[in-house]
Amino acid sequence: ASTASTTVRNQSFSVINSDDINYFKKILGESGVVQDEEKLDDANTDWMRKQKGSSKLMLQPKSTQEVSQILDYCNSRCLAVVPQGGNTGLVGGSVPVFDEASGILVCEAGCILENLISYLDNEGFIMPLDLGAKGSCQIGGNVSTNAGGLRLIRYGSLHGSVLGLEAVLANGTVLDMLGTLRKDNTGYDLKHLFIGSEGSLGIVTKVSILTPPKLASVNLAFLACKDYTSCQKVLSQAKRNLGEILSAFEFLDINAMDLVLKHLDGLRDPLPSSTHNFYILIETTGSMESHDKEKLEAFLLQVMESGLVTDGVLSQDINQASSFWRIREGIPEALMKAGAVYKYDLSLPPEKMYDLVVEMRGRLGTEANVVAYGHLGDGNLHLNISAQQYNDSILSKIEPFVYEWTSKQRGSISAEHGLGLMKANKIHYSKSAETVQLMASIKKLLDPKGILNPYKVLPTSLLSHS
Ligand code: FAD
Ligand code: 2HG
Ligand code: ZN
Repeated sequence: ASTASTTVRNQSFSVINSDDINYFKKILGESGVVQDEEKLDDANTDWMRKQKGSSKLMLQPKSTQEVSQILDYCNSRCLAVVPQGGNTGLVGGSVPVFDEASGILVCEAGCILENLISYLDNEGFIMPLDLGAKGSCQIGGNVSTNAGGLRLIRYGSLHGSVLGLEAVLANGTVLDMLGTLRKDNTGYDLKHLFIGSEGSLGIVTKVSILTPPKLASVNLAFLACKDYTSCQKVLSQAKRNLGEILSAFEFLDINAMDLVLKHLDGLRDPLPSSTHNFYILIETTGSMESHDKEKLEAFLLQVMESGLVTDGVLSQDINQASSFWRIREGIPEALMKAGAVYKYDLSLPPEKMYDLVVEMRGRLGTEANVVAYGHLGDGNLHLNISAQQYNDSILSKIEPFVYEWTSKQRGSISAEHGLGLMKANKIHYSKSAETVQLMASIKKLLDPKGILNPYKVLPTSLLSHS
């Protein structure tokens, strides 16, 4: 049971006692019941080191059956449970089976994303998602947060790629929805409730996922633009001219670039001849090298001749490509090294996106460094505000302004990271009252005592449990 320091503990939850611990040891063995303070401290601290839980016990079940027994017991004792995967979330077991003919991977929720990527690589396939935290995040966590990442523009969201899953409800009931069919319109497709519900409705224990074939030709271009409007125009042209081979379209502004070059070791500016205001990464993935190269080169010529792109370089080998990716994927780490960071993950109409960044800079002046980057191809801005220290003056200039601004544009206050603890009480900026009420009813139906991930996702005011 974990609560952030600022959250008032719900008194209806029980406190763990020695009988509970003995029961868990009986079903999981000594090694599955962790009370070691250092390990608990790690698990109680989020990646951003902003939220601190106070859980006294970590359980490490190895099978669906064990998850089910744990939840059944916790539900009857009213013990709160926080599902945790790789603990890389930003808002506050592992036996893969693969069918080569269909490209469908069935695996346990505890598989680390990078291990799945390597496993599939040997089989000639790829995962339909990739993100900077791949070395530690787990597929169960990815599905539970509906993680987007770097290739969503090509492969779509996990609501499309996940074909089935197994989940355990709060009372221990195991829901077998582990289908591997592309089409199955037999009633409500309940797996979607668990994709992106951040552990608030059940624990995902297994996943089946459609994986695209690995294609022979992957190219990566690192480009510079003088202004944001040019970035947007490059995006429209890339969609039109590179359409079927486009596999990533990411952007970063000069503040993000400066931060990465300052805080991460071994990285060089790929376009050092002059300074640029904006950078774009364009990746193409296709089946025929000569065709893809010809297309990409013609596209680059066009955007450079028209002045939309002021400088650019095509990666010459895999090492150069990974150093380009390292610049983009390393931004969250660089921000952590720079000091305190206020993180906002917004979906906005692309033409309005950077106006918010400019307004935010006007509000904050020299008090903080406003850093912008993200999945421009998906209309997803990562607005990060970096400061020496957290302080109320900065926060009051950011919030509620950032949420109100986003809401006015009918944007989303969480494009891909979820609501967690940080934004549970902010959901109304993006969802209507009726919608949130229905969500609360679903939560009550599936988890009547509210033991699963309390204080997260939905406003606490709506979650008075029996
Ligand atoms: P955790 O952090 O352990 O948990 C996240 C949430 O899911 C929690 O609410 C938890 O209770 C719940 N949960 C975890 N496992 C389960 C389960 N088996 N069943 C039910 N609930 C569960 N996110 C993106 O969308 N796109 C990105 O590009 C991206 N890049 C990132 C880069 C870095 C460097 C970092 C640190 C994070 C990034 N993230 C990104 C955020 C994060 O990595 C993802 O949200 C990831 O999917 C979380 O997986 P996890 O296993 O670490 O989950
Ligand atoms: C990314 O795209 C992640 O790098 C993290 O989603 C975003 O740190 C962030 O703001
Ligand atoms: Zn992201």
